Amino acid sequence: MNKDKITLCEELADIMPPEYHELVETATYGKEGRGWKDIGSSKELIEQHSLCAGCPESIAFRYILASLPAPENTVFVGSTGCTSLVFPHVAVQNIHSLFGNQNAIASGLKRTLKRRFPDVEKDVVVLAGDGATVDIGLDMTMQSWFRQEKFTTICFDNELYANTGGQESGLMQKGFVAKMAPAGKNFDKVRLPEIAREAGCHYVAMLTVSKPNRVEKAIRQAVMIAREIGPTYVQLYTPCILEIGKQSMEGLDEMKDAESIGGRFVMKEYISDQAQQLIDDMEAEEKAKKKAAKEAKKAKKPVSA
Ligand SMILES: Cc1ncc(C[n+]2csc(CCOP(=O)(O)OP(=O)(O)O)c2C)c(N)n1
Ligand code: SF4
Ligand SMILES: [Mg+2]
Repeated sequence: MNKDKITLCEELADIMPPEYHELVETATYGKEGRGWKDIGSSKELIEQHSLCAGCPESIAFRYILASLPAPENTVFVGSTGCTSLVFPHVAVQNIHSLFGNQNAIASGLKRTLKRRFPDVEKDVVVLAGDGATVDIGLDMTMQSWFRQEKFTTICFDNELYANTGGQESGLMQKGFVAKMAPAGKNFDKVRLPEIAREAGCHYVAMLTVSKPNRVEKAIRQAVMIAREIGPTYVQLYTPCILEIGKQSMEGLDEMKDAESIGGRFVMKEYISDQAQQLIDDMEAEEKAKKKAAKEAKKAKKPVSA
């Protein structure tokens, strides 16, 4: 959604539904310093979703939306799966691609947007499940990395095909028995973060979504590095609570356990030298801005007698 489109037309304001008024009033688009803390007070950051109650994918979606540097100039490319169930509720432009084709669609889209809007930065973000990313779409995913396409790929890693009832995926852990994979997985979880690094991604992060500030930082960095340098990849562990036999309130504990020392999802990051330089520059700029704001505030303060 565009920042301008989210303003109310005065002549029609009285006939617009109250939900729309609230959406406009609480919108964070264009707000300086928007982030995960706006979740809960901003309607645009998904109030409702159609996933199972307590599914970690729902909070992952909210964190991602809140962390985008420019939501009004971002286009998501989704793929079939539980991930795609949330897109109808998302106030960011999005395209639903054929299962597995998401990185090919995103490559064409990013190039086209660059030509169509040469003066505006348009960010493209792929958001797909592990089945779409690692199994059926791996060829397209890797080709986009080899070719240094400038967009971010986010994988919701729930370690199986959840939307179709629980089949084995390349990211499933060895030995796991799913509802539709009764014999158990007989090879190791594919190390996609390592593959992403080898295939040319400038920023790779693997983490759970239990700590919002970590997710926010990883997504921001991934989008900015993709914009300025080249492909980036973020793998988020979003366990399918239905498949691992957890209650709706237990997803968070599952993620906390998985990221604790010795766990399978201890946060991992790879940053290329070029990307590190950009991060350093961004941090320095941010610091200078904060310092200037502090000084301006001080200068305004009346001097006490
Ligand atoms: C071309 C194509 N092949 C297969 C399917 C069937 N299909 C729909 S969702 C899905 C699995 C999705 O798994 P994943 O990408 O891990 O997402 P999740 O549902 O786990 O979030 C499959 C195989 C399809 N819709 N289209
Ligand atoms: S099936 Fe699993 S991944 Fe899909 S919405 Fe339900 S809990 Fe989430
Ligand atoms: Mg999956």
